[in-house]
Amino acid sequence: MTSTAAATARLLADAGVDRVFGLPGGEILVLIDELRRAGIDFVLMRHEANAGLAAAVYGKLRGQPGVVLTTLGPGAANLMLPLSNAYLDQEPLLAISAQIPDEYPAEHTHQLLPLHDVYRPITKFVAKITADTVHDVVPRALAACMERPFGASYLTLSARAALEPAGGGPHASQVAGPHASRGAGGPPASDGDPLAGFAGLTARMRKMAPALVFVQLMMKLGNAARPLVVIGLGVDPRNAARVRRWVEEWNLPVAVTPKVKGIVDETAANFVGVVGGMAADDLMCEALASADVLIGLGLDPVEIDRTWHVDLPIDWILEAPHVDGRLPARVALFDHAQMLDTLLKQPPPAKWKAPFAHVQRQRRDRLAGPSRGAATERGAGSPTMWPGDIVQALAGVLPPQTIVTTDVGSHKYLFGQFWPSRVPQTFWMSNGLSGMGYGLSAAIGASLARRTTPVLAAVGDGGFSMNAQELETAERVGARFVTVVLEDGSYSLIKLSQEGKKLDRYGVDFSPIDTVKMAEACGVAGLRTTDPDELAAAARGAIEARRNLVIAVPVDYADYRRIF
Ligand SMILES: Cc1ncc(C[n+]2csc(CCOP(=O)(O)OP(=O)(O)O)c2C)c(N)n1
Repeated sequence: MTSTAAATARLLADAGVDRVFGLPGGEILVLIDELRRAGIDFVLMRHEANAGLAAAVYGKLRGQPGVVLTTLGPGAANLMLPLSNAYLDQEPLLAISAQIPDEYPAEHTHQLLPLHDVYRPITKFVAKITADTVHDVVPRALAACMERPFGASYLTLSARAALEPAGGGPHASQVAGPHASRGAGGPPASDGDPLAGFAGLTARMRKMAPALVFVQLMMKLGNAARPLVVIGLGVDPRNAARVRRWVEEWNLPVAVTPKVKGIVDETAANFVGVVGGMAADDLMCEALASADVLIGLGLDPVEIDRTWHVDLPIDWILEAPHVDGRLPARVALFDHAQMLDTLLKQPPPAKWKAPFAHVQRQRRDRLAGPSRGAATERGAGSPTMWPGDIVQALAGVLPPQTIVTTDVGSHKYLFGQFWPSRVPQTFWMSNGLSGMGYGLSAAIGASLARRTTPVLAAVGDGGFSMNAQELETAERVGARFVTVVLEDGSYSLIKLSQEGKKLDRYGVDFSPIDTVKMAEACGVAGLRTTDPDELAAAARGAIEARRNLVIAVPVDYADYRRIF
């Protein structure tokens, strides 16, 4: 007899899931045990939110859904952050929680939450795993995560159902369907018709693309003096090589959003910068406004904290609707691989000679600071390090394939704009949601997914204090990375915003918690430095030795003003 829990575990294993992240409660223990029997590793973490964030990164890097497991009630409630993040940042995540059995009397309210109702608006598929539905809902939940745009599925399994003998086959009628209002998550495009399956596509749009769009695109680019291609998270990483060839061979000016950093080489001459509310956003907005043709390749406004995407005439080239299911005006919706292959057969329709050179120059100057050589100027004895020197020191010694994760705050703006990403899928941040707590969790997921790849987490001291305890997890489960904590004793991004609003300073500063001691308390070595050379040497040493290290770097929050 195969129990429903055992069938669930088998279905996950057969789908290639080899690790599940989570935190147990009594009601989910049977499933965890069945996962173990099925050869799936349970990565025990210190908070369900962190487990979900780590799982999503792990999954996306492996090209499949990450899986997070929680108990019912409070454990399930802690999934709001990672499920929201998976929704807005297009990360594939299957969450499974325990739930009170249906058979319990209606008067039983202890730990009972309407979990399906809570998570339905931000997931693509919600269902109850029962003996009758298990063979249907588990594969469908996994598949929904991987349909474009990627996102989350949510399943519940009661402790009683877990033990029941699993039924033989699918019973689709008992399954709660995908949330209707998303408008996304249709079947992927078929081979014959690249537009098949896109929800909400009008007949006119279907006729227009792709031939007309292709001709229009060539004509527009041929007549443009200042074209700018803006690439966003709607581009499938599997198309990275094509995208890169296109912008490189045509020498097209290109910008990216943070979620696709690395899809093009950011050290190349045609790279203009990062759009979407990072440092130097004024410069990037200037570049966008002065472009005479703006192509939004997979661009999704979920990453943009302003409204220029509404005001500027963007030619959107998308494979799927935006995260909210909407399609912008002037959209061409078709297969990026096909389009890029066709474009690559053509010679460039014009030659563009670095039309954004002044923006690129000013962007570089922002990183260097008002007087270059902040490191030498300040010296090793300085109480703080110039934030730009942190990026430059680390980028100078870490290999291009290094995976960088950031948390949320001023340091995210800094690394998001200036970390010179060179390899696809090597930069991870929460940007659609912008949820603190992401950086360390993402580093754990990334390191477990790519065991030999160097990983660097850049976090603020506020975010670090939200989940530093996961350093113990990292040490225990074999995740290896360097964490750089930018210490300024405040929620500095919010402090800057408070100053910008001319409000009194209030509710943004905290007393320091010793970062090095926190690391050491979790079994991880730590050091503090304001010397860029020492920072670089320590990071490189830890990466080469494959050991965890936390490096605290004091910064002056006021320096960010000069960079932003
Ligand atoms: C979970 C969560 N809570 C609050 C915020 C609002 N918020 C955005 S940035 C920020 C400050 C982060 O401070 P820190 O981690 O020290 O980074 P810094 O800005 O100093 O670089 C806050 C509170 C958020 N984005 N996410």
